[in-house]
Amino acid sequence: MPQILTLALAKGRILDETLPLLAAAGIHPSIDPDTSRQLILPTNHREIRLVVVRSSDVSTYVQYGGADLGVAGKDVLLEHGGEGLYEPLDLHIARCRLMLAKRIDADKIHGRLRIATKYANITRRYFATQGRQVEIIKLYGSMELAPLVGLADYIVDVVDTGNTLRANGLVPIEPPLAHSSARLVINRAAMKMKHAPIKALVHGLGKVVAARQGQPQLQRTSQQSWSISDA
Ligand code: PRT
Ligand code: MG
Repeated sequence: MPQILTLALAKGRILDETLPLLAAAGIHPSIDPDTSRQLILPTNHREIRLVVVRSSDVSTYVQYGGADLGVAGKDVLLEHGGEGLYEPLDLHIARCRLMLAKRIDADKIHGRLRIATKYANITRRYFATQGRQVEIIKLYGSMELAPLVGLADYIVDVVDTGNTLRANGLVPIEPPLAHSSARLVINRAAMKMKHAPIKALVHGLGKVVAARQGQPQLQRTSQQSWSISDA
């Protein structure tokens, strides 16, 4: 009996950028994820299936074994905590920076800063290290709107080109709180129980990523984890 591997992918950017990596590793969904309403997608490999979930749910699925592996942004992993997960491979896709930003015309803010973000934990930790007390206003989207309507002084959000900030009269404040790219994450129990097929998949994807990145080689770092080394 072959062991079935379930790989969780987030709808949107992560799915769009992961499918070409999987294709280069010879893994193709048998159903078009863009048009299908099916949440479990079989692939040309009988033992590999994909599940499509919300970006912030990927680590939860993998942590509790609803999926053996997943692809999640480092921003999401930092925010939700990647407890119980191996993170063996940086896929170097969905790259972005987590930035603090303010209105271009904002006056100097005195006292306690009000910061709107969906990254409440990262933001709290960041300002704690600076010894600064902040009030965090949790939002689930369209953070850029908050400073424009006086809901907050600052936002913390992911930025790629910076076009969205610019279009809304906001400026990023350097340096970034964090850099992010999508990571392959693996359930710890699955790593033991399904070691051989997981190892094969990690190696396959690792080779594809290394080839895209240029010269780095796949390196085995410990008994049960592999990583791409830039050395
Ligand atoms: O939309 P939903 O709430 O379901 O989930 P999500 O927003 O987390 O999903 P998605 O697909 O938007 O993002 C998934 C992951 O992609 C994020 O967790 C990041 O790791 C990564 N990523 C990379 C980005 C961006 N780049 C990015 N630019 N996620 C979001 N954005 C947003 C940005 O906040 C801005 O509003 O896209 C907009 C355009 O960005 P600019 O800077 O190019 O204008
Ligand atoms: Mg989004």
